Amino acid sequence: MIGVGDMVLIEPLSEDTFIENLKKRFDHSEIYTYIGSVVISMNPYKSLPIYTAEKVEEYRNRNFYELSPHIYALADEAYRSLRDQDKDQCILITGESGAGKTEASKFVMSYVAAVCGKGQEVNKVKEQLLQSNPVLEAFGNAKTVRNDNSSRFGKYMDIEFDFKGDPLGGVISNYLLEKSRVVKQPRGERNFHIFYQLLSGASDDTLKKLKLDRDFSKYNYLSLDSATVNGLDDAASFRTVRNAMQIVGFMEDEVQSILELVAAVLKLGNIEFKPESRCNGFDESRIKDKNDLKEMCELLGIEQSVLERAFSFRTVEAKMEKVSTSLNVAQAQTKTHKKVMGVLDIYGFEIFEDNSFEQFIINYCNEKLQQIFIELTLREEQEEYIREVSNSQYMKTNRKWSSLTNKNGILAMLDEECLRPGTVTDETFLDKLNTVCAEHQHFESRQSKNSKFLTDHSLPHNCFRIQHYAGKVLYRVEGFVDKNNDLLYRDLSQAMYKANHSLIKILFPEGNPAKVNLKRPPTAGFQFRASVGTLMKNLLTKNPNYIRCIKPNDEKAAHIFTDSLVCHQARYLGLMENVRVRRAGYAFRQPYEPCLERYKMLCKQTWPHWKGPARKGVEVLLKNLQVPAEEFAYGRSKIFIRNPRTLFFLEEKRRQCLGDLATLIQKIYRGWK
Ligand code: AD9
Ligand code: MG
Repeated sequence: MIGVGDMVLIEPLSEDTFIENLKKRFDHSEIYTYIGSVVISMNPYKSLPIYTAEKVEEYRNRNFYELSPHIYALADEAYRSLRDQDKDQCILITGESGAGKTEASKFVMSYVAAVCGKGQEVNKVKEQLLQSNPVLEAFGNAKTVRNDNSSRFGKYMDIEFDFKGDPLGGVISNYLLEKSRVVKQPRGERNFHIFYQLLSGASDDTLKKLKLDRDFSKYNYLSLDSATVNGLDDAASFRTVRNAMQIVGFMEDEVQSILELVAAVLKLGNIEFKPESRCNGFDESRIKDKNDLKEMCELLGIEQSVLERAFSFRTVEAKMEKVSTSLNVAQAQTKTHKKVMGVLDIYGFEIFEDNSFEQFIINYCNEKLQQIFIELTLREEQEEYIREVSNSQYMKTNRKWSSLTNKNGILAMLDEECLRPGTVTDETFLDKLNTVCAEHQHFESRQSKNSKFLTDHSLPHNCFRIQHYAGKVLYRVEGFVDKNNDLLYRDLSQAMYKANHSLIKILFPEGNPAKVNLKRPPTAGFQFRASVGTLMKNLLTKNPNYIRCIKPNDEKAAHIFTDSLVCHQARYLGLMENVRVRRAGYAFRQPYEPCLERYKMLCKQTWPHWKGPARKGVEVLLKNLQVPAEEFAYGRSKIFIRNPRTLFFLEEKRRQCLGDLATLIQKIYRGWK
């Protein structure tokens, strides 16, 4: 074992030894390290031969602590608890942008797919689950300065299993796609992958039908300074995505409709407006060159005059409403008792030069998840011990609460402002923030210790700054109100609804004149807050498994380990705190019955049958094996084992015993022959 596989065993424990251990392991391509049952995952930025079918077999049905740390051990543990103990699971993957969350979620999914049931139907479901990834990534991921394949939406997938542990299907929920990227990308970044994939990978014939040119430079929406990305083969990805769409269950005409829509968005970006003075003294916008408009209308089956009228009433920024909505695998619909494994892969915490509403939403989501982690690992761990054994041994953990989430948080204030009658602008929102902040000298008392609204007179006039759990972020307020309102002018939605195109009709239901709804649609922030709230509640009903991803450097490079960067992440992720709580307490815990069942063969008094309470049986067993008394605490329903080494000892004994038993059986068998 390179370094120490479980941080709980590190001696002496300090931040330096913690980072040193991670570094040593990283240098030897040991990217996984445990803190008890939590998996730390370092992004290697290179392919490692550790995800093979042989590895899957190695980890299959093995005890979590038996082998060297691996994400497969966590996936195996979660799957077996789900299958054998009927406990719904969730896999919570956290870390900043580029730390390896999405890759980790795919390794978990492919592991589970490899070990769960077989058979034609089951295999089809598995394929569909796995192939949902390329489709979602094409439409929801993009190159950013932090990550060449950055998720620009949050994803939660519930994989559903039957009582045997065979997959039935999956339900995917998406959280607020960064749709403003369609229109504009920061320098050095790209639009969503699908645009480049389509232009690079589609056949000449397809492009002709879509009225597209292969040349990226023909499209305003495709940034040129980073149109191609090292290591990304857009053309090959297009074939993968096309194939994946088919496997996931899109019919050929549906795929065609989607591609038409993608093409139409590119055309839309090329439509330019010019002001035209009218005799009544007002300016009106006119479309400069109508060819793109004409082609867009042909693609979508819209009468050109209808769309032109809708456009010309007012010049609006074009926004794509929804490209990918939640994908619902049909097999998920079953009446039998379902067990569920949820995999959460959100967009990671990010700080750019220019941070807007989208970063605010992304960072808010990360705060929430961190809150869950603190709540569940640190508090639950303590509470369980207190409930089961005693109060004395655990240290107090520093409970952190996320501020942006509470009722008086900034998103709620933005909503109040957006709904207020009168003139509402980004500046009035910022004024409001600053006023509330000035009124409450300690605004953070309404917020949290964890994230604060920082007042600073040196800030640029259109900005505010938040101290998040993971760092200070300066947000530029421009666009907050507009993006939160997320309104589409009725003329436009009605024009789109008139399209002779099945997909567009579905995407703009509000354009249906028969369903004029005068009620204001909920704001983007409100919907997001509500859906994240529901998600968090859902997660709390499941048994959590954590993967904490760490980015080793800012260069997206293999072999570079930047101590300060790793240390910063370890700090804000609360990893040291996690180790301390774990060490102050007990590394391993298990209810008495399964514990006795597993190890009863190690002691004559408990083998083959123990008559009496399981707790007593475990006591007899441990005494008999002469394990030091300080290694254990007897809880009301569980045994607590302080040190994983004790567990290794028990496992080793058990293996020897099974080996002896096998030899004995062989001898008897030979004797019979
Ligand atoms: V973001 O918040 O969506 O911007 P993620 O999801 O945390 O971010 P991602 O999984 O996309 O990061 O990883 C970034 C890149 O690191 C990948 O595209 C891979 O090139 C690389 N990576 C991450 N994990 C691994 C791994 N286990 N093995 C090899 C990896 N490469
Ligand atoms: Mg990601």
